Amino acid sequence: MRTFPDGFLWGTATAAYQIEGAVAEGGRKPSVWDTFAHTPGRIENGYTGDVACDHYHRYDEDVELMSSLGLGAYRFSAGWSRVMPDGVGPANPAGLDFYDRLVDALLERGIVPALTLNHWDMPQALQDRGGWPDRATVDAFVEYARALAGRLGDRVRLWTTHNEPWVIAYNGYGEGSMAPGVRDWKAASRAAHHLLLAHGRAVTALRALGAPEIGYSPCVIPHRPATDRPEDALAARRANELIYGWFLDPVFHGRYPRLLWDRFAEHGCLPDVEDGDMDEIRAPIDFLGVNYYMVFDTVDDPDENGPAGFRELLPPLPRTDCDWPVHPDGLRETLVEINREYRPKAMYVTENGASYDDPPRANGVVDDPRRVEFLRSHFAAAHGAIEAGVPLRGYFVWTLLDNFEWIWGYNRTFGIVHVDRDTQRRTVKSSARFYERVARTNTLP
Ligand code: IFM
Repeated sequence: MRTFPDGFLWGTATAAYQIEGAVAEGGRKPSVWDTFAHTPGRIENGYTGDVACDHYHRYDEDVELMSSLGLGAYRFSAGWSRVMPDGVGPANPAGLDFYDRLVDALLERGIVPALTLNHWDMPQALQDRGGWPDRATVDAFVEYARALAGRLGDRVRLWTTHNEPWVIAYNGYGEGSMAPGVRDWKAASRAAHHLLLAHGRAVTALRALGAPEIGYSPCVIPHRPATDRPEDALAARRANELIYGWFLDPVFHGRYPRLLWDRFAEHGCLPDVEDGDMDEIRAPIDFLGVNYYMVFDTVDDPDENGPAGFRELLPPLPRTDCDWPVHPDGLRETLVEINREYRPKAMYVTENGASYDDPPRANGVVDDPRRVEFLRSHFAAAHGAIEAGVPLRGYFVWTLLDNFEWIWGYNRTFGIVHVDRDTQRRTVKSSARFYERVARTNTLP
């Protein structure tokens, strides 16, 4: 039996475009993900987030569900294009009202609200003006942060600026597999720099508006050298710098990691860093969120991953339905390593979970033993990290509901609650029952 520290937060994480639906209601206008999902060939089966889990209309039922599971916190993202439909200009009152109602519903049930500002859904209007590669987007983001903090700063405890910014910068602007689907590594590195600058400035703005705890959630995917060859060791270092060093070194150390900086320079892909940028990016934060799912083996390959030049190989480990290698101890190692390198004041696992397809049985029961084992082993790893001195304060399982899983549409299911796509009926899976026991007792049986 492993007991977690008093006050440890157990919750789930979601994202606006993945669950809300109601894409044309309440003054919301398209985000880059609406555009991308409606572009033929981008998403499996042509799925979109138009309806998703209809959470916009069913948020109260969903909050009640969390409460019935004994969950103490909920990490959600605000839809940027719901709050700022035109990217700039006055905030949309109906958009703010929705998050106001959601936050109050959480507080009424004693659930701590944790709000993420940017879970990838930039207003299309901003992309039309240049998107993240354009420095003006930084100001638009800060304006959006201010609008939300002005309304909810007194009630939302945890504020996160960006979720997994590398996905936006590299998948969105570098290799083009995610919205907005641009293929240009110079644009990608500019996007990354502006994401970082927007983070730093938003931290300062949120702080001035009294937001209680402010943080940031990059994704950490440890890349290990696949062989003893020195070039593969270097490739693994570049991969780690690309995915998380690039997004953590500036925030905590005020500089970019050297190896990748040199590679970007060789390829003519350096961002334009202006005087004072690195100081702004380094604005102190209260917590670091880590999203952890998997590890990869790595070999040197100049033709893959742009200037970073590496290729991922699957290690000999069990895999989820996304083909992601399952390595629970990697979570412990990651938390320990990130804590050693960056010394954040507090840490949360802001996402961790697995896609396994376990449809309802004839009697309606949804039994997902592989997810139960996945969660159990990762919770144990998190406990190991706490024992090793990591200041871990909470854990957000990805995710509450089977949702719109980006390029896979509804073909991958990460939820601890099954959602019937025709009826929107929610059915608690056995993993949710397992999670309920952990959350209610604060121990891992
Ligand atoms: O669904 C995503 C989430 O939006 C960001 N992190 C990874 C999850 C699983 O793919």
